[in-house]
Amino acid sequence: MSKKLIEALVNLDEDSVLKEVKELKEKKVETPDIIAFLQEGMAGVGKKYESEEYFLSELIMSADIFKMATAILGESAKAAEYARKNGTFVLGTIYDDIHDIGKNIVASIMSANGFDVVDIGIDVPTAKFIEAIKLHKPQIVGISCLLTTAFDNIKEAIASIEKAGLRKDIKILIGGGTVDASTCKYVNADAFCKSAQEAVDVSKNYLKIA
Ligand code: B12
Repeated sequence: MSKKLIEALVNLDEDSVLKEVKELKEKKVETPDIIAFLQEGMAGVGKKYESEEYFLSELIMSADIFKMATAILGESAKAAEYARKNGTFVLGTIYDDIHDIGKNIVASIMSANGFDVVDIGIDVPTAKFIEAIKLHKPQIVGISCLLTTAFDNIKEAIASIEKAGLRKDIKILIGGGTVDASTCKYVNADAFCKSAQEAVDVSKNYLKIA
């Protein structure tokens, strides 16, 4: 166990994380093992966020350090592949809405926590959600929305996903500043999340990942 690496990431000590990763790589520690340490570190960051010791800025910082660390592991695409073992997450901002700051944070944090994230962008029409679900076969679909005027669009998209017979194998999460529990009920989503960390926790819970 590389306690040092895990602790460095939990403490957002970028220099130590990068140094440790380089040393472990030189010692020929297997890439999946190093990624596992990094993911344990991310879980620690998540806990600090939940206990309000850390805030959104720390969460973003941890995802950035995670990305730099996996880049050191050589072919970063290959390293990312090792990291992506928790399932596939298709994510987009609903049509008529172009807000993407929160969506992009969710994409980064989900990716750093081991999800294969397929970001289909902003102003996403229902057909594009359906196409992405058919193509990528995700376990979790995320719909971001910041405009109350676009709630009906989420409702329509979810109803269409269901009509296309694609609902049974996926969980649909919604999020965005204006979204709450009553929106979730209104649009018939499975869950709403107030933060990127909650998206990780709720997804892991659905997929029974410790
Ligand atoms: C920045 C901003 C913009 C920027 C967007 C830039 C960009 N690239 O995204 C610009 C200037 C372009 C913009 C435009 C508009 N905006 Co604007 N905008 C905002 C503002 C100030 C901040 C939003 C933001 O980025 N927050 C920071 C992020 C990190 O937070 P977040 O999005 O909530 O995301 C977190 C969680 O919610 C969650 N999350 C987010 N998405 C998802 C998805 C999933 C699946 C999950 C699980 C979780 C999750 O995780 C994130 C990280 O923790 C808000 C005010 C506010 N209080 O939110 C208004 C706000 C959203 N905008 C508003 C409006 C009205 C508009 C405009 C219609 C204005 C206009 N008249 O043109 C246009 C809309 C254009 C369009 N068609 O979409 C209103 C919406 C009001 C309403 N009730 O609908 C708000 C609330 C401002 C207000 N108080 O009036 N806007």
